Amino acid sequence: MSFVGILLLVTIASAAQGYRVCPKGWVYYRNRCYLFSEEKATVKEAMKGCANAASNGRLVQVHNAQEEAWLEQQLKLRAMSRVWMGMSDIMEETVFLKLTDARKIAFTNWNDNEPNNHRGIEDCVEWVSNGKWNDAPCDVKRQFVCEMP
Ligand code: GN1
Ligand code: CA
Ligand code: CA
Repeated sequence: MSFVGILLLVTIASAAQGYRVCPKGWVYYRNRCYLFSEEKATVKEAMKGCANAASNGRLVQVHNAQEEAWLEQQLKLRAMSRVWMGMSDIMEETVFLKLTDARKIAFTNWNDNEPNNHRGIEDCVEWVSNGKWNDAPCDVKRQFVCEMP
């Protein structure tokens, strides 16, 4: 093959690859992009932060065990714990829904004895250091993870 031919192939290959590339600062995994924000924010602020970071950005929702395992690995790598994700039981106590579309969550990974609605004020969901989930007050400041689309 000619030099020009090879150059053309390389160009086409990298253009095709381009569709899977995430915006700067986001990490690619299985057709989604993730942003690990080390800034601390309330859930309300974190939701805004994700929407501002990308037009279809939102607080992360964990869809299955595989995604959960990958996220746990990424959080560990970044030494991040106590991180907000995008679910809440603010509408009806003990019924946790996705913050984006109010659908019930199919996958959960609660820590032992959670969710406990401690002191009656815990309606948001965070990872804690062992990678499991805890319900916590929505207005405390935590780091957070966004995803898109
Ligand atoms: C934390 O800090 P403490 O023990 O009052 C946590 C609760 C957990 C509990 C589990 C603000 O409460 O959500 O259920 O540990 N509080 C916060 O022991 O994250
Ligand atoms: Ca609650
Ligand atoms: Ca709790």
